[in-house]
Amino acid sequence: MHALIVIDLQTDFCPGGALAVAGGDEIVAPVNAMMPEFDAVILTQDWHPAGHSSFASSHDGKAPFELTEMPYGPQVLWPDHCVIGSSGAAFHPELETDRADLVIRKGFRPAIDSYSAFFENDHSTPTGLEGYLRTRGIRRLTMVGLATDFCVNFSAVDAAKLGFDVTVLESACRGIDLGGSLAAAREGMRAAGVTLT
Ligand code: VGL
Ligand code: ZN
Repeated sequence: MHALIVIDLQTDFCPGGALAVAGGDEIVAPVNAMMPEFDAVILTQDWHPAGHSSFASSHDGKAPFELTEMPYGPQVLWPDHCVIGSSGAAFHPELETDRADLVIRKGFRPAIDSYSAFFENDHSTPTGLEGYLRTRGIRRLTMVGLATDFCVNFSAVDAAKLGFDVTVLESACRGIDLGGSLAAAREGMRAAGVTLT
């Protein structure tokens, strides 16, 4: 069984959104087109309460894209984005969400960010996705979405560490690229055994 995992293809990560990834909207049509090729389609949705600890606006004197120290390690601070129930948190309006078997939300705990579809940024609190995939007999994963160097990267590396056979289809991903993060992400994914195509 082979699942397509579509990471955070949400309005706020597309041009015009609060944390826009360049070209983010370009991948919607190709992602829709590939959905029928898979045994399962799973969408992830970044889903933060207002005042989330990953927002620069929650930290005195901090600007977006600066780093801070969290109990679980360094954390990039972001503009307010994907606030629960907001229009920016919605999926891109053209994404064929009706085809999804599962929507997994992440980042809803106020004190901890969650890039990965599998674990929060403490690398230990699970989202439940691993159990879902295993109980459905899914071993192969193809990942697409936003952003290549953050949520796609963390999801792909965690999935490979958990023993899934993981491919990241780079033509259907777009990155943020903060201070070399895209090159570092590619290297980290390859080192973890992720296939990049
Ligand atoms: C993401 C930054 C903050 C992502 C989510 O989807 O890559 N990046 N929240
Ligand atoms: Zn986020």
